Amino acid sequence: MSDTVMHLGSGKVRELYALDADRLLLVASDRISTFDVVLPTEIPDKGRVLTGLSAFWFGQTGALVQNHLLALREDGRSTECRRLEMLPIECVVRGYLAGSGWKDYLASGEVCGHRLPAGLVESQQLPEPIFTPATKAQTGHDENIDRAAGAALVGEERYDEVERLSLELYRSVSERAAALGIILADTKLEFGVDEEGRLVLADEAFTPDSSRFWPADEYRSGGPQPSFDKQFVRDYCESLGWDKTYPGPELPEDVVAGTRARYVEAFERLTGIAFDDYLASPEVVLA
Ligand code: Q0N
Repeated sequence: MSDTVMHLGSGKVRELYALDADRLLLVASDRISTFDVVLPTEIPDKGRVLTGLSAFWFGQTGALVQNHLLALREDGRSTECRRLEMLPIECVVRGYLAGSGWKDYLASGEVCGHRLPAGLVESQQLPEPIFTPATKAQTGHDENIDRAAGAALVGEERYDEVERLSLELYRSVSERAAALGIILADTKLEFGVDEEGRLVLADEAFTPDSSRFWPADEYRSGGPQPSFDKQFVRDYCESLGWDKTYPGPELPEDVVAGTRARYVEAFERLTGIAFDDYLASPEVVLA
């Protein structure tokens, strides 16, 4: 009982603690947010699914870029990671037109300074994936930025490096997901810099909370796509006529069970590993 662990901060669904001068502990809770509101009901094992998936992708992409993972804890929801100097931008890659990318395109024909062909429809695949960084807002929403604004925050050389790496990572993971019948529509990555000035992939990567995963067999461009993981929650919330302000509604048992099953299914389809095997021994995802 001699360890004092400093709580460094909370995201909506995760907590960050300092273990020592060089190491952090990232803990994924079972909280779920929808329409930007954290709901009062948890989804059992959601944090374990996200932690396991992220660790799996760190392992799979280790040849492309170093990552911050040092160890997975036995609880399956805690990642020991290297403490880095984080870059002040979110590195987003979009292969499809959804969310704020679709909104920006409708308003201007561009996303983060990328001029796109006219006549694209919602959820359409882009001619090629684009790097669309955003600022990290402490409160409220991240703001999409163009190359000039991004380079002003991290420097031109660093910007080019994270753009190239982010696109490589997206290509690699989206190809693997596509082979499994899952579209990786877009993804948000965070990078840090180590003592030697090298880029390191950090935070959580290629999870349903940081990416849009769409089942390929249900994909129809021309409108919004059902979410792989949160659709039951969204549909239930919509059925209540809730105004999407705090506090959100409690979820009924069947919505919780259905949503948990979707998270576990995403884990098993993407990793090829039984979720029970992960629970028994989290480091199986790193093999
Ligand atoms: C860090 N964030 C943003 C958890 C997630 N390896 C690292 N080294 C230094 N800092 C960070 C990491 C990582 N990962 C990442 N903040 C600090 C996301 N946080 C917000 C709070 O909850």
